Amino acid sequence: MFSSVKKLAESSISSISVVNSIPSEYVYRKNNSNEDSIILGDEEVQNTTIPTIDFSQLISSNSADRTKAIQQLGHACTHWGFFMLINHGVSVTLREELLRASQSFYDLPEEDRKQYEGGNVLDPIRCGTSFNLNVEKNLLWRDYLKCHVHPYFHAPSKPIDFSGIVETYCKKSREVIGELLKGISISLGQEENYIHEVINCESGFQICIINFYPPCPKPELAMGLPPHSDHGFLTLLLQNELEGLQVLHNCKWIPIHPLPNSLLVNTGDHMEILTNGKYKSNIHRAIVNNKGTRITIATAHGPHLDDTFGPATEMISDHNPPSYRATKYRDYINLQQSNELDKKTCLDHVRI
Ligand SMILES: O=C(O)CCC(=O)C(=O)O
Repeated sequence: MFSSVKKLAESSISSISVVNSIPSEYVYRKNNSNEDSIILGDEEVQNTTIPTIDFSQLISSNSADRTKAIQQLGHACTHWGFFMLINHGVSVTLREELLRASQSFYDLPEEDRKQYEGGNVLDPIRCGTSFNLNVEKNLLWRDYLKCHVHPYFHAPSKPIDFSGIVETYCKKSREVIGELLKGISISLGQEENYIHEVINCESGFQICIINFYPPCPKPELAMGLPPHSDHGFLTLLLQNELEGLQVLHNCKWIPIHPLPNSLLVNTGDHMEILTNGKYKSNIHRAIVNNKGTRITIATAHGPHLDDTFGPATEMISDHNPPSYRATKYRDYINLQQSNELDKKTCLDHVRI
């Protein structure tokens, strides 16, 4: 077996026998083809508008602009659990540096990446291929690097400028998330620092995941990441110019066409738990292509790893009792990462 799908893709370019096929263990979609039957056709997609939030309006001193953006945010969280964020303040330079540094990490000699392979699902720096080789029946067309970046920052020391660029981006992404959480608090009818206080935002856990999806000779058979929800409150996704993200909306897969320089945001399981089901986590997946390497950088933001977390007091009442059991965040992530990635099965474990 190949230690990375990057290596497999590179070998398939030079090997006539595999140029038009993929190894059987990567055939994911043959067994799950019914999932594709609900994808939207092109015309339908054009009529399905993904919510777009203008970050500059969300932080505007003009209260009418801010109120409108907060309403849009509440609508996106209620009906989609997903939105595109524009005018977010992450510079084009930082974005390009991050994408370049990510590519350079995957271009390192194998021995430089090897030290981060294997190990425990909660190791502070971990790289590998697929999702969890110990339990998967089908392999995913995806390599990954996962770094815990808050409250303590960890990143590989090579390539030389990698760590600094990742740290700068992660800090910026926490600022963006901080403002989104203020808007979400208000959309829930609370004051703006409500979620910050409930989740103890300053000590919150942040993980940065750099996904690498090389070109695949048979993209219709393979899968980058299968349908899943994320474990935290919110995930921010920055991607290069190649598309592949699809979100499940009203039982249909919607392909996402991000505007240049936009960020994508989705609600995670802990947002659903915190709000006692009002803002549900979004199911999404990543498909692959045969045109070029798709790189995505996801930063997921959650409570402190050792915090035990259930629905917030203000989100429950006699008529609306808790729908989820309180769980330690570390245990929740462990459960999700130790099993096959599969829709919302992890959340199902804590549902009452
Ligand atoms: O790469 C993508 O488009 C999605 C990434 C993702 O869902 C994840 O990292 O959990």
